Amino acid sequence: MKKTTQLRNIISSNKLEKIMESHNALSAKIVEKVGFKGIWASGLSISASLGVRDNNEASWTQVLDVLEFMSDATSIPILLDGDTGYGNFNNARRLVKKLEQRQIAGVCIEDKLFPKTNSFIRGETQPLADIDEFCGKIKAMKDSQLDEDFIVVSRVEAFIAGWGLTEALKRAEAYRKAGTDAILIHSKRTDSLEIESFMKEWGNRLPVVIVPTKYYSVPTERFREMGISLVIWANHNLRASIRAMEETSRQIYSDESIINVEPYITPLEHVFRLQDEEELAKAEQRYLKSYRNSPPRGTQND
Ligand code: SPV
Ligand code: MG
Repeated sequence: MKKTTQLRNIISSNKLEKIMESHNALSAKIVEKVGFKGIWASGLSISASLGVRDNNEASWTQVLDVLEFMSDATSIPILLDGDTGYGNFNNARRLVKKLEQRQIAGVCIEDKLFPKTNSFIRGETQPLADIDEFCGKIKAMKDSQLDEDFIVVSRVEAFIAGWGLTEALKRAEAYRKAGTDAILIHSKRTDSLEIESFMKEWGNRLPVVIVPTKYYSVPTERFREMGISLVIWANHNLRASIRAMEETSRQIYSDESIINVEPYITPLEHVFRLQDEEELAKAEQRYLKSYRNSPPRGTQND
């Protein structure tokens, strides 16, 4: 099934679905292998893994390059965190075109200004996009997609920026009318009060996506009861790998040896498996057979 259709099925299913963050092809492969149906290509995680801030310091084409590796390496759909769409409607619709060319299944855009700042950094000082301008961006993106199943998710940052429920609902409704496929309602609270209040008023006008990074202790069952469509676990592979790399590097540095880390790190064989070395070995049998079976030059007995 096409990746776009897979993502459309995920978003429109009446069950609670979950997707997991990846920031490169390796983490994307791992997310697929453990059983997730989809991937969140997180802006925070991709920028952090490139060594830059989540402020559009990585250009959109640099993000595309990462996505191409992620997409080539996996068969489940990728939803890109497209920040603000990297400019106005024109930049955003060109983004859609380039994403479709790489079999990216959908993109989420947020109603802030370019260059954006991560929602958990001084959220209340962040200006929101003009509603009409943002609606024009959504329309341009939907009008430009070639595959009817490509998904545009619109992310409402009203709670993040310190506005209330009325503003959040007003924006979500405007984005619905502009043709978005789903609403991501974001919150930086450590409980789910904002999300609950939104869901009560919103009903099921369109599927709702959440990112419970700060309200992680709310049971997933609660999201199911609220009628949430999709949960994004947005940065946990990045954070897990930072911890693992820091601990390993520190240990090796202080021991001046690798002996103490060996039992705790992934065996090389597992790395090769993730890279699908086996496929290359089989292909060599097929395509390089006669060459591989002949002894190396200079060792033949003449
Ligand atoms: C991301 O993963 O980059 C997100 C989600 O946008 S958050 O960091 O929670 O804003
Ligand atoms: Mg982001």
